Amino acid sequence: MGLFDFFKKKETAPEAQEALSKGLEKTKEGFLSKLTKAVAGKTTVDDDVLDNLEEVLVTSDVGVSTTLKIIERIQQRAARDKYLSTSELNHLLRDEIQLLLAENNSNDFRKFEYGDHKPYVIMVVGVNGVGKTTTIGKLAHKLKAEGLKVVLGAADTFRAAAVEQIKLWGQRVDVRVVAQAMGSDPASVAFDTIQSAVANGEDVVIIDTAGRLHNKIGLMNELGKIKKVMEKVIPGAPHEILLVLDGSTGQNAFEQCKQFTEATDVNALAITKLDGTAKGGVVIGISDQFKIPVKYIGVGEGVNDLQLFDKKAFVDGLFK
Ligand SMILES: Nc1nc2c(ncn2[C@@H]2O[C@H](COP(=O)(O)OP(=O)(O)O)[C@@H](O)[C@H]2O)c(=O)[nH]1
Ligand SMILES: [Mg+2]
Repeated sequence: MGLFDFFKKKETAPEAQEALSKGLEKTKEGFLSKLTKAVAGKTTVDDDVLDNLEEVLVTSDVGVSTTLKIIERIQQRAARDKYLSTSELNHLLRDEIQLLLAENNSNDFRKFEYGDHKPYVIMVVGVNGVGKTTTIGKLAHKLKAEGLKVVLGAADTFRAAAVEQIKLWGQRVDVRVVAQAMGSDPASVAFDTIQSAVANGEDVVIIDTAGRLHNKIGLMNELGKIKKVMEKVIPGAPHEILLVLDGSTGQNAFEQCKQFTEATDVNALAITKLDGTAKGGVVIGISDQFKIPVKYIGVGEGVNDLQLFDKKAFVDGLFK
């Protein structure tokens, strides 16, 4: 079975939906209680309600420009229907957010075309501490469970602990890890990993990287160099440049997304740590502003706490 089939056949199972609502609990509580306050004492959606709603969205880390877009849509509905009741607002808001995500996240993960890449190469980028290595471990576990042969490359050679950490994940989920000594050239680790994956007939290569955001030029050069050696082994690789963002950092995640998308060709996002935060609204704002599909969300530290992002399930989870 190829990657394509794997992602195509997945639907959000009831257990996954439950894990998702649990992971989103804090965001949901914050959001719904603010929403309740926003309409308290009001029966119809008037300008006051819209003002309050704007504040709810901004303080839920949806981001200003996305908030304005949503408010504008609700405003249009309210203008058409003067007596739009506040009790309908929840549904309306849910529908509008879902529509917005659908427009922006048109590459729904389950329908994403992978072609026949073997191995399929994923380069994982993002600043230190956002959850790259953990996401890699969880993803490897998921792919392996589907019968795919996965190999990890420890190209975060900056800290000894980083190399050890990915090796540990390799043991934990029982996948091969290619590593060199701390301080060695990340590009050389990437090269070794991909070359051995080709030799071994492995299906997916996932390369960890260091999250040093010293400056944009430095970052560009570093990631550019790793990318170049990948391409040398497999033209067209990396097929996926996955940017990992820590959802609990709210507006910082927007800033990091901006910097990394300027430095390299990010074509997929993973947003982590949604379980411990009330800032889950970042998922909505980031997918709207950057037009890069959110593919995964992290809702915990455990091996099963990674989910394929399902827009509908996500938004439903916020309103349930
Ligand atoms: N609660 C929670 N913690 C996470 C999640 N993803 C990663 N972490 C934790 O965040 C910390 C940093 O993760 P790590 O993978 O080392 O980040 P890296 O530096 O980007 O590789 C670790 O303690 C992880 O257990 C998540 O989805 N939820
Ligand atoms: Mg790491």
